[in-house]
Amino acid sequence: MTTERTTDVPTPGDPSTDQHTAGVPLRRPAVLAAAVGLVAAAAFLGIAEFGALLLGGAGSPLVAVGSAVIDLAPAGAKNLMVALFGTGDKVALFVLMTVLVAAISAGAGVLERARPPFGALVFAVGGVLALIAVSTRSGSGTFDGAPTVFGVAAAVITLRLLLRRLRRWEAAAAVPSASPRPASAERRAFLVWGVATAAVAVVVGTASRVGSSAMQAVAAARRAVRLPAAATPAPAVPGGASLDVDGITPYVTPNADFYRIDTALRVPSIDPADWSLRIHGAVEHEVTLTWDELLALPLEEHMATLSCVSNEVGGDLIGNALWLGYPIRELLARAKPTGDADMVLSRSIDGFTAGTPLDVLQDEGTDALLAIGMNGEPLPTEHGFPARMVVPGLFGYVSATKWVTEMEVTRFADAQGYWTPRGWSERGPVKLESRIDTPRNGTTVTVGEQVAIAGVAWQPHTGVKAVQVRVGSGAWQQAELAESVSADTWRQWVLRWTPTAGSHRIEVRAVSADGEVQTSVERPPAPNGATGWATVTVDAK
Ligand SMILES: Nc1nc2c(c(=O)[nH]1)N[C@H]1C(S)=C(S)[C@@H](COP(=O)(O)O)O[C@H]1N2
Ligand SMILES: [Mo]
Repeated sequence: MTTERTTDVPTPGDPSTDQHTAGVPLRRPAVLAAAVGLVAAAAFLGIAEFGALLLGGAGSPLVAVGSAVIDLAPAGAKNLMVALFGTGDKVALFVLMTVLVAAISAGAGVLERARPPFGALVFAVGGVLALIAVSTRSGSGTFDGAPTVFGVAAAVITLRLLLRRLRRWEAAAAVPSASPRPASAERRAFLVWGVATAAVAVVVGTASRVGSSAMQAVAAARRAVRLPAAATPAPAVPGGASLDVDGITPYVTPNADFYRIDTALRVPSIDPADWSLRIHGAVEHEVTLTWDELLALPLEEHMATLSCVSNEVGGDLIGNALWLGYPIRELLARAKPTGDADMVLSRSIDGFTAGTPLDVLQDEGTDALLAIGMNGEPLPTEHGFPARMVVPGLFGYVSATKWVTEMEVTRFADAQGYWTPRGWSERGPVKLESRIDTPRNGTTVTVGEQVAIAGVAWQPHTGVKAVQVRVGSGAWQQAELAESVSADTWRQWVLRWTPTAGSHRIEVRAVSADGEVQTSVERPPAPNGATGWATVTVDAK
């Protein structure tokens, strides 16, 4: 005997039918639309805070609006807040603002469901107000509005996508036969998307806010630093160190133009008050140096050219700056390396390491510094604030550890710097190189009109004594050299040339103070620095 089943008598729990839920209309769509408004607000804050983090902690609409409200609030309201909440007034303000923003966002969700696009418009108006707050904060930069703009975009997209899901669920619940998917599937899709979006927004936003606060705190700590004057100042740079040529690299690289290379996704935030350097390993005495102790030492200033092993021939991963710091040699003398130690493995707070020959760091004639100043300012955060190493004559990857907190005296046989197991040489002395800054490759010059062929040449710690230029298959000609400031820094050079019609290939090579002539052999940067002659081709018409 068989029982006939009819579709109008569904069996409870039978997955093949969905009428049980489908027939019932979705009960409180407005409440869900309000929740969508809240998720959109979370997306706004999450994306905006992430953007602010990418800007180094600047441009947060949350911070800007909060501070603007504090600044604009009438004295009476402020006094009332303090009277009511005491020292908790900021927390109270934050809670009040949160409730207000949440209420408006929920309302925007409801409005967008009923009358699109007015809910989205509410977010846009909120964004404009936040933009005004951001741009009127003191010290606001050109791009500080970007986090707010991206935040509004994220909010509007979230609002529209989630409401579309909600509408589908509503439709499937109201008229099941008209919907391609059962209401339960639409409901699940809506909830999964809503919860996932909210979760991502909250996690990204919170992590970004924490990161931005740390960056801002360090920026403030950096502004508060007063560098002591050097006990041993560097001699003034002679005027003759700079040639008067348009387009040549300046002798001193401004901090803002100094190349930056590191493995840090986010610039480490170190408050100098929390910083210390520990020298340990194969030493008789472990040494720990705090920020205040470092500042109290007789500091020295040295001009030095720093370059990256990854620099291609003709590349710009090189810069020259005035560094203020304390000789690492003196710190090592306190620690007294023992036995057969031959390397110092310096470590950054973010785990980066560099292996530097111990004898170079101990050498009387090499001004290896634990640096805290760069061109008269505290180190910029991206260049290692509060302290980094600078060792003339060695590529950065084996010597110039930024955000340095540790120096372990060890042996090349026992330890490796970060880049060595990744295919780069254990040791990285800078190679003799030269570069043509002007004229630029592929440009056109005028026949019969004098052209300055000019650039820089370097072999830090050895020095450059000549630069030679060759045009086409002509003879090598001696370039005019700028005055040498020290063997540790690059030298500008220029050759004045009057072109004839046609295409000309210009090559440059340097001669070191040791008499070495820069090799023409072309090698790539890996494993220990590119070689070859820099070349430009120009057309004379
Ligand atoms: N902590 C840390 N320090 C570092 C690095 C790094 O990745 N992390 N890179 C090194 C490399 S490869 C170079 S070339 C120099 C670059 O210094 P700059 O960014 O100040 O020019 O820093 C060195 N110090
Ligand atoms: Mo580098």
